Amino acid sequence: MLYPTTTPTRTVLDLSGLWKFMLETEGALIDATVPLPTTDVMAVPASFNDQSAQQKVREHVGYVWYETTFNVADFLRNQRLVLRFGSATHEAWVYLNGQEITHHKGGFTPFEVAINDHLVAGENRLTVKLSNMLDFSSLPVAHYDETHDADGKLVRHLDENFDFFNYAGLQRPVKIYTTPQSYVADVTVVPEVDLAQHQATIDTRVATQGDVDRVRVTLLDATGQAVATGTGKHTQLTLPQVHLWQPLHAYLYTARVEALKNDQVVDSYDEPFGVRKIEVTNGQFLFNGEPFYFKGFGKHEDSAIHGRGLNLPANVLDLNLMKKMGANSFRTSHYPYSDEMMRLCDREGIVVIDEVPAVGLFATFGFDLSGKQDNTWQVMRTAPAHRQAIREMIDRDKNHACVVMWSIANEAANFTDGAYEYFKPLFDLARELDPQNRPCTYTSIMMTTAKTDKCISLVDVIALNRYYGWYVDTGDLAKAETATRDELALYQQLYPDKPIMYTEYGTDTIAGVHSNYGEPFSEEYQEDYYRMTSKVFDEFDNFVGEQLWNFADFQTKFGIQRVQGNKKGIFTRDREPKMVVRYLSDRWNAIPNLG
Ligand code: BDP
Repeated sequence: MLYPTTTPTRTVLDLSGLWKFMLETEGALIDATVPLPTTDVMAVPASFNDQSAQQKVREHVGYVWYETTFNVADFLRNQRLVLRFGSATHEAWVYLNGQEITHHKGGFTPFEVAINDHLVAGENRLTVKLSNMLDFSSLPVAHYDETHDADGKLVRHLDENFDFFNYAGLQRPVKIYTTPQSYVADVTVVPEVDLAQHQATIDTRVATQGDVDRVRVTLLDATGQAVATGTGKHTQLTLPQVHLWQPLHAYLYTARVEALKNDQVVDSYDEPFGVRKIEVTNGQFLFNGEPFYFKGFGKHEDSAIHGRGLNLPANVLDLNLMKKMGANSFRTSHYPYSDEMMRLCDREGIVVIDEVPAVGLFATFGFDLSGKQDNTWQVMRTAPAHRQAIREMIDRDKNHACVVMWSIANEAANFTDGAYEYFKPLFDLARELDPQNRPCTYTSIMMTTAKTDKCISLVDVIALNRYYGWYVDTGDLAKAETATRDELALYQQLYPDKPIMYTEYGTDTIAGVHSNYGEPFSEEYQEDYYRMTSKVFDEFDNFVGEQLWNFADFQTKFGIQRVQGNKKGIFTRDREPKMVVRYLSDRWNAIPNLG
């Protein structure tokens, strides 16, 4: 799916701004054929939860409604007009002038619908009904049930199987974009690099719709100079003396794709791309032929007031803080991030592990290290949603240079019977869909060990989420060090050809809490913990990266282990550094990205 941009043949209308908003309460069903009966407003894009100052809105489980009105200039009405939602969390029914025009489930990927046939002259009314409900058939996964209060009123309960606040709403931009009636529908760019010759072949496949008799592809360098051109829906163009996209040294080319009819350009679209080669071999993660070391974070799309809503200044600051620290990467834990963040990472040379919202694939949520089997794979009904999420993520992100690996799940019950049978078709699907054949992984929870994990054969890189010194051996860094070392040694011994990385490790740390005794929750403990883990990591040859948990403190559901959220950030929620940032900056700035 193409990101909407303005080109010589296209334009974009942004519907961001203030929309009407209301909760749907039981017994007061809302009729989309008349204007929404409210004067309350919500800013879009943003989560609705933290904008209302009302507990019943913030914690609402069920349906909410949004509405806006817009006009389309007369001179655009002969164009194909497409309404595109960057996301709608988690399920949306979209009405234009009272008529349902599309429905989408899955809260973290875009969807779109052509609207020409539904437009009226003058003002148009766009209404969206959203559900923030989740269950054992959705991603993410939550326990859902219904009860009735004393008056017989339905009460919905959602108990998230995951550790982040269930923010919802129109969290990403809503846009209308135009294309001509004959248009470029999709572009797939696959760079094949010959590192020895410093050249690349750029394989471009273009899908078109309508009356198009030829496709022209022109490759532009970063200064906008044309460096290669060819025609055909499938072209292979050579870039001699290619500029590689390297970690923290991005170089972006543009594939200018033109659909032609009788030698006239009918549609034109610019797709940015980077040229780089990713290989996993002999226990190494190779980036352009050199061993790459991941330094960085698990993150969240999470900031004050916006909730999970697009916050461009926060995105820019986050990447700048990463670069300042010598970090080079993050994982989109635990869902695909906005188009805007992915495009920014392409520009900034930040390396991304792209994760589907497959979090909470556990019959029970919580830490039980006894390793006993549970019935997760008998009770989960997530496979269709999981396939759809993989499809939509790869469809959206396939051309991004920043994406170097797909994460097919975070912390599933991979040690219980049925896990392999569940995951095997999903890994096959991801590998079949990705035109760039990127490596695939999942992040493994502590209950899954080197000996009990039933799915390791599926992954290219072993990605571990580990909390020795926090949930296990709490406060005892000597024991945690031994456990960390012993486990990595076992993985390396059993899987000598697979690179291993940590995709989560950390300690809750309340900014400003200090301790002469290095106690848990203090900034001293967090620093001591990271010094300990670093020491152990450096002992292992197959160890290809450290992505700590978490970049910043973030909001979660209530819980006795959560003080206004998860405090494992090395930055506070408003991006002030905790003490450990200096230590990690020194460490990471001294570790080369490559080599
Ligand atoms: C892991 C999860 C992550 C949590 C983290 C924690 O992957 O979402 O926030 O632990 O407990 O289990 O801090």
